[in-house]
Amino acid sequence: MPHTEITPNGYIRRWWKEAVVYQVYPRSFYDSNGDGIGDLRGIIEKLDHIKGLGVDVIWLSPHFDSPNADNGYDIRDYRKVGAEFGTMQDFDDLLAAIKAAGMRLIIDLVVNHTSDEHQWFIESRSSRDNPKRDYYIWSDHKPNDWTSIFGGPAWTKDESGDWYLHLFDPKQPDLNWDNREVREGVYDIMCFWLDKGVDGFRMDVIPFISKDKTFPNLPDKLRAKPQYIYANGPKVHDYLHEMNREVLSQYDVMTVGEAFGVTLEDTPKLIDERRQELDMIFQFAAVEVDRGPDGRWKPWTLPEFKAVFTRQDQALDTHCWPTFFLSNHDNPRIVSRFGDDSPQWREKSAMLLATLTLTMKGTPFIYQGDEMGMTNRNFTDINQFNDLWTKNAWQEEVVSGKWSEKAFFANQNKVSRDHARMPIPWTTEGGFTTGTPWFALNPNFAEVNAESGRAIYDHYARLIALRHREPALVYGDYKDIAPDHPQVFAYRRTFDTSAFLIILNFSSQPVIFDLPDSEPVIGGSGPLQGWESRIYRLQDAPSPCGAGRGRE
Ligand code: ISL
Ligand code: CA
Repeated sequence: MPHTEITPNGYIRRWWKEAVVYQVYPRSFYDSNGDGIGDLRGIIEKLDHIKGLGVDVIWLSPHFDSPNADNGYDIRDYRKVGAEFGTMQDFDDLLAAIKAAGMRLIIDLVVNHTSDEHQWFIESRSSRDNPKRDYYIWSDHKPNDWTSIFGGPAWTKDESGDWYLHLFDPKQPDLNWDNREVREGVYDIMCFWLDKGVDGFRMDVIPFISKDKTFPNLPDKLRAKPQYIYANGPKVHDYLHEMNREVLSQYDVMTVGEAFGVTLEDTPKLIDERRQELDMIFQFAAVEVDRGPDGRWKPWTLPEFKAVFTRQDQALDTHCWPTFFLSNHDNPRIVSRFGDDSPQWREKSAMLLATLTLTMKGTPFIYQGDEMGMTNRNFTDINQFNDLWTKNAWQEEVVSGKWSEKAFFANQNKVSRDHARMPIPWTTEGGFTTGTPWFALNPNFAEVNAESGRAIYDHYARLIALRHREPALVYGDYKDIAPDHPQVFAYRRTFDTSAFLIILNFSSQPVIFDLPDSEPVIGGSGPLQGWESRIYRLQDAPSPCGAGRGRE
């Protein structure tokens, strides 16, 4: 594969470094047939909306056959489209429509675990001497105290009397990657989709695939965050390298691993291009800035948040390429979390977060609905939730008597994954479905929807076009010029012949900040107003106010 063009600051140019990605959670995107569930035809019908943003790649969350214990992250048949989403013909039509629109498609590869209804597990659990027994991780006793990420023990006793491992729900048994047949089975699934023409994968909890079969107990200090143990199995790099050699290197595709539990220090082991494992990973530090050691919500500060990106930039050299994301289907809405979702500031702060996302170093991932400024909702009843993780937390925290209902809702209203999973309000009437939606729309849909969000959408489109024109915004070096400032996030992106200064006011108060006296490329003039974002082009020659590149 020819990819030898190198930028003046040392990066090998690759299409996926220059791409902007848009994530579709199909269940909640658009329902084309009135059954209340978003589907593949619905994505085709709304493709102009995605294309109009100017994005290059769509990441489709699982569209496979699944009993939906975890909304599709529990796959029953990897070669079959979920009936609620449509047919394989619909998938082929969607892929063709995406390509015709000049975009690419990556799909979700969820292969740390399958559904317990997958044929492999049905056979595996059928008897101790079934040929597929070893496709999963079985033990005749409970080997350790590992816990499920969703709460409770990670081992469940099956009818045979043996225990099987599930790092997530009991309906998501973990595959045994030490079995070569399992790995080959996964590689076959990958080739099945790659041969259809998909352009790569987002890989679900991929660092968890290798298990330490000595099964040490969880160290005390990681008891609340077992992911840092699960992500460090002895053979994870061997298996990813093998997957790269046997599958990925045969295609011109991109991969992005969900690196839940991977430290910054360990990141290059997964993505240093000389190691030939993954292209990119999602780092969790930025979206964990408002989480305490127990995973519960805690207040965050702008300097802490900014420091994440400087640390990341310093930890990765030119052989590694970062991603940038603030949200996905597992996270609350960005405008409620990092912006200000009050009626006065919602639009402006949503636009500021767009400016941040599209001017940072690293391939940007936009989550559906952020381009219209969708917000969290206020949940007041456990029955309003869908997510099994929240329902488990209700059992563990409230039913057990450990927490008051008030404390539970206060936390879930900040952290729940359901904030991101409410259907997209396309119009002031809702416009997601003509039937009954599988999950209630955010009650604010009459005010917050694709129509009222037009200014935010247009801002995204302008920024994406700017990023595509300006290599400095893609490959440019990153420098935070005011790391301690409590309200302003200001950074430079400098490249060979061009440089930009981005200034973001993360507050509703006007701020006095040393601004260049040139006209910004994007943004207003005069003092920086509440939640205002500006992008200045810096001139080669130092400008009269000293905002040129030479200024430090
Ligand atoms: O959602 C989380 C916290 O915001 C995480 O605990 C999450 O479970 C973790 O990031 C792994 O997520 C992925 O795998 C899960 C699935 O439920 C998530 O939707 C998926 O993104 C199991 O497949
Ligand atoms: Ca439907």
